[in-house]
Amino acid sequence: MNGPVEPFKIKVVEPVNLPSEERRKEAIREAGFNTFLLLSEDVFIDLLTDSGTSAMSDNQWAGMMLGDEAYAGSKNFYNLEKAVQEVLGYKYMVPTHQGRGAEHLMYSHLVKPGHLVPRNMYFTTSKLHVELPGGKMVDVIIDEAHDPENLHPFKGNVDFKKLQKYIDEYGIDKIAFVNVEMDVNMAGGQPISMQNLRELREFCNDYKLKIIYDATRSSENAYFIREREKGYEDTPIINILNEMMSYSDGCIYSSKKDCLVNIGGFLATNDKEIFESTRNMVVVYEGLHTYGGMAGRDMEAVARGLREGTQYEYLKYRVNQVRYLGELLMKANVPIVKPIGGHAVFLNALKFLPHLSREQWPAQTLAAAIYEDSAVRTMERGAISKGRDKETGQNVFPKLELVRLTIPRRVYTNSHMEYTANSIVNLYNKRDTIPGLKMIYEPQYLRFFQARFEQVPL
Ligand code: P70
Repeated sequence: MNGPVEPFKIKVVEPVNLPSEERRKEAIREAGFNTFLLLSEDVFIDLLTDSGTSAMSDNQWAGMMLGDEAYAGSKNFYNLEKAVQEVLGYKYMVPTHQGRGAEHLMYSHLVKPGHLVPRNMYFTTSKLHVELPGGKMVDVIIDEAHDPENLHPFKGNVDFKKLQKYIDEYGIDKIAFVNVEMDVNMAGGQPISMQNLRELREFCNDYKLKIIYDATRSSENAYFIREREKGYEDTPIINILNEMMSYSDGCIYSSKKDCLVNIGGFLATNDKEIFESTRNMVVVYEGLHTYGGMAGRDMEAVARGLREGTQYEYLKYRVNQVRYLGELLMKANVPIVKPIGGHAVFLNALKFLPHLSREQWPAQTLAAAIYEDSAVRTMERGAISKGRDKETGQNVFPKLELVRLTIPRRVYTNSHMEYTANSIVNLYNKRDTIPGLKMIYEPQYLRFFQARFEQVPL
């Protein structure tokens, strides 16, 4: 089996080192068995995230030299605004330093105390920015998304019966808006279909409900629509994106993923009221409305990357590199979430480490064990990420207890994928020797970033 051929050549390289076995053992203990707390220089292959870790193109770097660093009215802002208008089809754009800045502005504007926000699964920062103004995020994704083995081609789809149930139970006035994520991260990078988006628009029109997307990985979602949905086989990605967005009232966007940059975000909308209000608040929290926390050069790189990231040949290589890693693992019977997602391969930690209880945090344990074994850095995406129930204060144990092997864009070669797969297969073969963990430090917000753990002897 060969990996997909890269549609680029490499002009700049950054050396990486494989730390010794002794150093790896020491490093993961110093980090309290939390891969977020490892030093980057102790990591050989960094699959922690696809966020802000892309390699920029020569065209993006050239754009960085054209940064207009004026406090107000920077040229690069207008280039970015135009790119958003053309690629996504929204009229108005408010820049922010990254995705959660946009979530903060959008959700604090739309959510009032006691409101519900139905969403196709949840994302950590999104959930928090709904909870901070007094709302609650509820899950309306189809059941198939909670089953790692289910092969549904669009596991990101919304289940209208679940949505209807919340409307009937709480009343339409209690629903702030419907929140729809593209290429659903916590479900394993699973796309939503165009048909589902179209039907959701019709459903929400009946209730005059707003639809706000988390369009962070919308280009990768658009690739899956082209690959899997009838009628889109030959449609340019940019047309697919325009149609997807036309079914929404606005979106938040973390540019750090599909825009192939290291920092940036924005919100975009056709709704003048949302625009005016968030444009006003951006000056309180992020910066003037023509830079929103980004340097001019950063906005230029986002503008160019947003366009570049919609090229079909690039997206095909991108999604297929992720698939290559997933297929190598599947061939060795390592339990992963299927179908293989757009930005990452997700290991099913409950199947990988069946000898551990949920309270021993199997996904956290597995991510730490992978690092210790091979210096590959991955991320827990399970009960530690989910956090405690806001009302009861109890830990919540989601069905999906996963470790994410997230592939940065245009950064690693196929032999890096092979090294990773071989290491994980070796670890799988000695999985019953891996001891679980106990949490010894837990911060209040987004605990997964800073929590610390200790091993519990087998
Ligand atoms: C990741 C990153 C960020 C993200 C996202 C979706 C669907 C919004 C954001 C926020 C970074 C991350 C964030 C929290 C926990 C772990 C990792 N996802 N919506 O690695 O955007 O990071 O720019 O503020 O995936 O998945 P930003």
